[in-house]
Amino acid sequence: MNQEYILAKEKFATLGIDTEKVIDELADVSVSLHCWQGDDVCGFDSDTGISGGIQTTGNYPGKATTPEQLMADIDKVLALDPGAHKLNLHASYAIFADGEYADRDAILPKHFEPWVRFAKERGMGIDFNPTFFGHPKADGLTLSSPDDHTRAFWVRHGIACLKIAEYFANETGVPCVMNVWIPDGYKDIPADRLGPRARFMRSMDEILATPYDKSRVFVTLESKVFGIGLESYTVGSAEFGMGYVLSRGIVPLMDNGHYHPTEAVSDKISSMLLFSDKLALHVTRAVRWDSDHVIRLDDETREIAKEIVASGRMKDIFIALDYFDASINRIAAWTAGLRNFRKALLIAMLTPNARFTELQNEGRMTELLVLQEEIKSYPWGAVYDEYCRRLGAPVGEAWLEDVLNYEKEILINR
Ligand code: RNT
Ligand code: ZN
Repeated sequence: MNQEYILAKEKFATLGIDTEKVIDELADVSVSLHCWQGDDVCGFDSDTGISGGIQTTGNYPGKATTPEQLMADIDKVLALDPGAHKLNLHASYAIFADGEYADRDAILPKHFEPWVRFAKERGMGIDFNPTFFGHPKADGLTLSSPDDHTRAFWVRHGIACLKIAEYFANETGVPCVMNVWIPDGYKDIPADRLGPRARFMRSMDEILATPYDKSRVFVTLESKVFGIGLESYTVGSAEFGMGYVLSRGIVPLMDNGHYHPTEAVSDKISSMLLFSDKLALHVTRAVRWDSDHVIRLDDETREIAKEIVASGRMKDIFIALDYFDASINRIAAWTAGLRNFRKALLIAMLTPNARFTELQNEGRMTELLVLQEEIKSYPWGAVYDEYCRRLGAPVGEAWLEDVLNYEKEILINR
């Protein structure tokens, strides 16, 4: 066995932590990988491009433009982050046969059949997202639109997606998380804040009135504070989201880029867990606004992971990633963020959380602070390397070379 790992194992044992057990448990933590990092959130169903106050900046070469390319890129990323995954798709990634097309309100399970095959071959479940942006009818408001036709169109889209979500769950045997996020809002101060929210509520009720298997499909609602061009008002605010999910028995989704900059999702997790059986997260890195930067191993990322692990409710938390950077190699961006979040989970699992809780309850805050800081320099890196080694993934920065070779051989030629 690797010498560094043996020493690390002994060191963590002094804290009562069994690194062998942690390695096994970490491999089972399923992280939902967002397909949209690979193609700048473009999708395959139109040339409209991204909209809705989100933006991918950068023009790095090698973007995936076909399902085959995107699937190949996803495979690359999966190989570089050992452990369990789900695949997170948007409705805009429907795959049409030659000459075929279905608008968003008419998409069917068959348009996602290649994705199901892809996921099944890799033993993954699939999560899903209706796409309420990047479409001519998403120019203004969608589910909160005052225009009945537009609103009805998007309600039909939501219902079509529920059926596809159910299909994913049935085919893969893994429950599907279907996340609703709408970009609806206004750049400037609206005259009426209540009307759009009331219409959003009605639209969601209409979608959820469709019968679906609630043990296999978990509908989540993602709130947001603002977007580009939607600075003054977002219909699906945090309060709307919380009120809606708790009153309707669906699941809250918190994206840590969707709050005011000094608010921390790490502090919100425990409250939500007390009021909701399940909780969903979009882990990202906010830089001043919802900028969807690559996840770093920063304090908030670590604190989010710690809250997930220390809560003892990991099985109730759906972890998904959400960032899109086109200014650097997209596969490196994807992989770095994914590995960083898994490292954050590992660090949290190597923390004596129960012992720290005791210190807190006994009021021994001096010891708590000192130990929390000292443990930061414990050799978790050696455990992570061993984890990669055992699961057959590159150790340390060796994965970068792999990605750069792939860039030279594949991406540059696209
Ligand atoms: C947008 C939301 C949403 C999207 C994805 C593409 O602000 O975070 O989750 O990023 O659905
Ligand atoms: Zn998100």
